[in-house]
Amino acid sequence: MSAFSQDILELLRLDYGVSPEQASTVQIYDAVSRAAMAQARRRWQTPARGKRACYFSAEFLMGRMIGANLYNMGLLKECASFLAAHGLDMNMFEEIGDAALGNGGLGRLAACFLDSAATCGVPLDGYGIRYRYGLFAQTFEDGFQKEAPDDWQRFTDPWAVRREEDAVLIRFADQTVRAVPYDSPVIGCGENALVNTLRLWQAEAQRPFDFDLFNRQKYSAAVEERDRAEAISAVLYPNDDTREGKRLRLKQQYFFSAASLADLVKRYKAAHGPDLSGFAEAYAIQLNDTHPTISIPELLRLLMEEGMDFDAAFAVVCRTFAYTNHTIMAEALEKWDVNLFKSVVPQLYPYVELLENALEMELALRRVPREKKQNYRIICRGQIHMARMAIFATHSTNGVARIHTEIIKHSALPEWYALWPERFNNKTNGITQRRWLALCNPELSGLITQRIGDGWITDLDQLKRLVPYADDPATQDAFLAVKEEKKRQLAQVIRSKEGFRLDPTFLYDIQIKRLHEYKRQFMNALSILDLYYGIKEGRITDLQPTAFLFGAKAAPGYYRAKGIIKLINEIARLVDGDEAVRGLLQVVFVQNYNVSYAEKLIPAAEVSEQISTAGTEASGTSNMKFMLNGAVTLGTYDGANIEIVEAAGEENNYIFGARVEDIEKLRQSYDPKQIYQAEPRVRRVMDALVDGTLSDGSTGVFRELYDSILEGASWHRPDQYYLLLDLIPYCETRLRLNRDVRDRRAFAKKCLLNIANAGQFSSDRTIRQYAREIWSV
Ligand code: CRA
Repeated sequence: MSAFSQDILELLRLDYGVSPEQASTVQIYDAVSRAAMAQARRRWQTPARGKRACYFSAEFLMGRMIGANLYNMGLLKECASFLAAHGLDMNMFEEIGDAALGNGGLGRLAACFLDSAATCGVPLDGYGIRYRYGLFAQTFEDGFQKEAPDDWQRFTDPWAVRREEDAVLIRFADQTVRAVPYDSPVIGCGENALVNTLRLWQAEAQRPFDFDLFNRQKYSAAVEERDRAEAISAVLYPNDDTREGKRLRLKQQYFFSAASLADLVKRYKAAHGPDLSGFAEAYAIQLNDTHPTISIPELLRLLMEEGMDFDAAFAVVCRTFAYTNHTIMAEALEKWDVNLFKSVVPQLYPYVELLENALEMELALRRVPREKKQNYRIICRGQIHMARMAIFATHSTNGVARIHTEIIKHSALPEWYALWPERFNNKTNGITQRRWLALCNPELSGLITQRIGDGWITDLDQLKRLVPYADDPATQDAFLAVKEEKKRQLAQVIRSKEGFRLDPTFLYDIQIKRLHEYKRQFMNALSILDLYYGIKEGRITDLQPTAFLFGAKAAPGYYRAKGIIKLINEIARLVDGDEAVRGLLQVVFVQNYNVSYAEKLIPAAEVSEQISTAGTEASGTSNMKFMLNGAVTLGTYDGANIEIVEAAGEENNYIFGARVEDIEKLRQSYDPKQIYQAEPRVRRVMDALVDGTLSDGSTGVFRELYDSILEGASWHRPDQYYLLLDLIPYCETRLRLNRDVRDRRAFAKKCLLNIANAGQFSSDRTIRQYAREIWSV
């Protein structure tokens, strides 16, 4: 028996007093993970020399860690045979919840980057918050979203080690708390692999319990300090692409930024002595969106309190930090009220003023006219603009897809680009092929490896060698067989999780991502209604039976997003209850969509829905995961879709709708009512919201959705995301796709060409670009 298997047995016996046959799933999970940890720890030491990069992020959406870690360590097969020997199998870990310490794309990107850096030999450590509760768990009651806390630690946390000795104190105006780090090894895959570190900080009280107060029978006062401290890392704010101007949110941001910087300064001094002037040569820090931007005044403070003058300290700050922008949505650009900021971290405000003064001098030097200065001010009308601070005090600002970076430069922040063009650069997002192909789709992985070898696992460009196989009928058939198998498996999962019988012979058309108006799940819903009426009216006669699948969480306070969930659930009910479309249409909205669910859905998809309004989705990353698993993209010219179809061929994908330039031209004159009046199909599906066809349980939310399109609201114009503009082209493109799939082999060829051209969307490529072009590591 191997050392690994022996360790598992021993841990089960000593810690739980059970044999594998007697153990619970959580006990097996804990023992297997810790046995693997014991091996990882041998290779897990931070080298004393060499520059390191640090990824500061409020979110790390790691998902389930056991599979990826065992895979990268080469222990997956051994684990499977150990379990088999005891009558168990790897599927048992499906019960273990995800580590969902992130909302969506931004947090998952951070997780993919960690995997890629460790695999590519890039020394990159993650720094963030160890939230007590991750992203809420979602269920549906009568089609409405209900939220429950996500107590992810109930499955134990065997992949983390508490490092008491590295705890630091973090000072706020009204409290001082301890930040205690929990470290996880980030285990790379293959020959160049490193074991890097993910360090997540937990907030705790200095004095968790006041004995005096307790003795005076003041029981809740006795633990008040503890509760107030722990509140800081208690929950992940459940928003993405929106900002939350809350005091606690600012506390979270300062908490992990200050703790991480204190940590780095301590390490730097231990290695290089007290003079911090070489800090930027030892550490490169990437700010994942503006959430950790408060690090800028904090590092300035630390350096100046050590005696450095402003100019020297500012130079170190600029060379250390780089900033990634993930959205141009106005509601997501963070600003902090000056008074709120001062009431939380008063010690930092003077340093924000120093930054503002330095900016003022720079603008004067560059002769920026007075009336234009408003666009630059960090402190402006009683607010602190974090994105402006992040551009001004770093050496690099990057967007996350080509179009997104161009929009930043030329329409979102043109005045900044005019002054500092050399700072702006693009780093198109990527995904790790270890999790998003090797692990989640062993069947397709096997087929690919059988054709071109397994080099793609650490060098995704090798997929190019599949191009000749796209025309090979045997490969096409093998691909179709794999797809069928993944659909069958998904149908089984959905049967058990949702109690819904999905037909595995249907075409699977999937939209999974956070629920947001700009992502236009609502337009997808309207298009399904159009299909439904088209069939019933006899306009559509030869549809390839299609199942429309959705997965999405809505931010709990986002009223319309929750209305859209209810709407799609009502359409599902309508379709399901109608004999006339039985055998042709199915609609299902899965509950609690998360990373693990994505790993089941994506391999089974034939159509990838990427239908955001042009110019709104910075990049998207699920588009890349679908492509890699051989789905065609049905999408708009937006985000990374553009680069995807450029790589895989427009003829192998389905692009429709207005482009950024079209929308810019149209903006002033756009009138959705005109489309509504002129186009009976549009009228038909819109009216279904308010004519009694669909019921919103008397909440009025369907009327609100209807009005958001046709009337607008005090804060926006009617149909601000141009649903009606794109609806008919969308429906028609969908029908064209639907006709194309009837030629199974021709369709398989398109899918294979998508896979073959997915190489550039590996996060290995992205991370190498960051390492070379931004961090110099
Ligand atoms: N919501 C963008 O909207 C992008 C990811 C990662 C997002 C996505 O298009 O793929 O970031 N933006 O770059 C964001 O979170 C705060 O902004 C996202 O995940």
